[in-house]
Amino acid sequence: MASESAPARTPERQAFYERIAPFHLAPLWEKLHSLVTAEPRSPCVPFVWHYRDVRPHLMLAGGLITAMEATRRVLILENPGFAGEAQITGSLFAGLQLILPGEVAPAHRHTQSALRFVIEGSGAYTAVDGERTVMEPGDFVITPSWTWHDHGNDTSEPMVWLDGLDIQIVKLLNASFAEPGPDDMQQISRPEGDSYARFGHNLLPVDWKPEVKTSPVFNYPYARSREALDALGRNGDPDPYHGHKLRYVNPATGESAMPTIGTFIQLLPKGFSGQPYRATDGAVYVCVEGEGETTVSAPGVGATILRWGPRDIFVVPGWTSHTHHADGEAVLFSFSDRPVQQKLGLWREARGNG
Ligand code: GTQ
Repeated sequence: MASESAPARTPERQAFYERIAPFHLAPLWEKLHSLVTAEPRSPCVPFVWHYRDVRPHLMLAGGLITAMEATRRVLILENPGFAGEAQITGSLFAGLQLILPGEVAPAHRHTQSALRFVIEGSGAYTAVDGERTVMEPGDFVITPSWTWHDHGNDTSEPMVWLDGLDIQIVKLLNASFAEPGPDDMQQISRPEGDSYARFGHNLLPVDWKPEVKTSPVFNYPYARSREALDALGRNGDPDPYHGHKLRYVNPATGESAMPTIGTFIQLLPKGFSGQPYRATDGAVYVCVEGEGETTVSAPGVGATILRWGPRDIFVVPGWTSHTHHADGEAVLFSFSDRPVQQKLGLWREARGNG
């Protein structure tokens, strides 16, 4: 068993470390305990952003810069444990994007994959590779890696959605490419709803073969997810840890809808009090409906209670034991790096206080 702390730093050893430093050499035994930890350790802390507190700042940003000048007018949700680092967990980026009536966020593409989860407003669109989708609250919309995308708002109300991107994963792998589009708004080549018709009904075009790892469905409408949850809630008992929880899938493969980000939606029945659960993927949650609280316990830190209501966003760090409680019936959307961990054989979960 590896030691939890470094061996003593004697004057003789210290002199040796100084002697080898100019040769770009360093002793592993000084660092081993912090590099290969007995359990996951992260600066990520549990935190909740209440939408009522964030919204005024977002609207001020709306008066400060246009979507065109900003390219993307987004307020980053920065985990307090990662101050200045544009991350909500160790591997993921999250931000709130505002598009005002009449605005366009110009076309670009990048290797980072993005998800949108609509928080406020109704009827603005995002266009992905020549097809527009109009977005409604609770819709989960995907911008796959390296696809052209622009956003626009032809309605008379502001539109706000949560962005989730795999920025940190792509950065770790040094695989970031990005370019602006030839035009601010891309040419529309397919009618709205085309992808959904082809891929969104448990049917696939007969000779179609997937060419990329991301789901060909790029809008998973809330109305459909809610219908499924509603039936599950009527038809049986909830899981003691998760309530009624579903994962969004790529219909062509059964894998996660996005290759790097797992997305989930769960119904917590009225009065639900879950049992403690933890998994190695830290997750970002959005409350879609209802009110409740999530209690997160970390060894040595104690319990943090995150109170949430509609449109609030909160983060549960990886490998922290947590329980969900709903006052009335509640719906939570969440996303994490689970598919990456699973593909690498790293993902673990523990139920109860284990
Ligand atoms: O909408 O393309 O929040 O490129 C961060 C980077 C959104 C986007 C973000 C982006 C986008």
